[in-house]
Amino acid sequence: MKLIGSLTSPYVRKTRVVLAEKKIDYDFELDSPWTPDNQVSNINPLGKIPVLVLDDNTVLFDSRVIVEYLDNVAPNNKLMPAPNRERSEVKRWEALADGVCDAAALVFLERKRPAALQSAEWIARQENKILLSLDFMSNELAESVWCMGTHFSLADVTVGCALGYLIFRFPEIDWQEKHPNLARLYEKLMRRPAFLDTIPQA
Ligand code: GSF
Repeated sequence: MKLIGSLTSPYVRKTRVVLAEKKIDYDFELDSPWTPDNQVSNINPLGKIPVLVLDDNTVLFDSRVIVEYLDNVAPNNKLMPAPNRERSEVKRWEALADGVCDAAALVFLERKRPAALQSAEWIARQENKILLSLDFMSNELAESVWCMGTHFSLADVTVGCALGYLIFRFPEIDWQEKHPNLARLYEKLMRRPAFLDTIPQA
């Protein structure tokens, strides 16, 4: 199978971490919607990365669809629990973490616009989502070992990718100081090869 993505996208990192944790071999093809003459829209009509192309040329997107497929295609190292209640909670963690990435990406894009066209109100609105979500994550994690309590899961993968993206793009948001339990979780995740090998790089 072939993963199409970039080295900066937190959603692509999520899929690469899952591929590594599940020990699934794949080809990684660098392409990004932000580079001229990219091919992303020819494969994903939404023009977004990541995209996973299976061996029978089936195309999967977005990252939530991709990671659920990957977790079910290999029985080892399950990242999503089977029981409905726990599974839904893991997917809620993923929605929260992806939502932080969505808001952060919107701020990043808005700041690329000419200064006179940037909306301070729009940026503040997105930053508020990020700060409230970090508070929520910290309260939910509390003093647990992992997001879902005692077991490492997709919830930790998605939260780790979101926190890593904030470090990469918004170092001014000092979430480590405000939420030491999130900082401890991220430090623990960064000791895993799957995370160490996928640190965002410009
Ligand atoms: C979001 C992917 C996305 O926005 C997913 O895969 O989970 N819900 C999707 N990817 C960005 C790249 S980066 O900012 O991470 C993307 O491809 N943006 C291009 C665009 O046109 O928005």
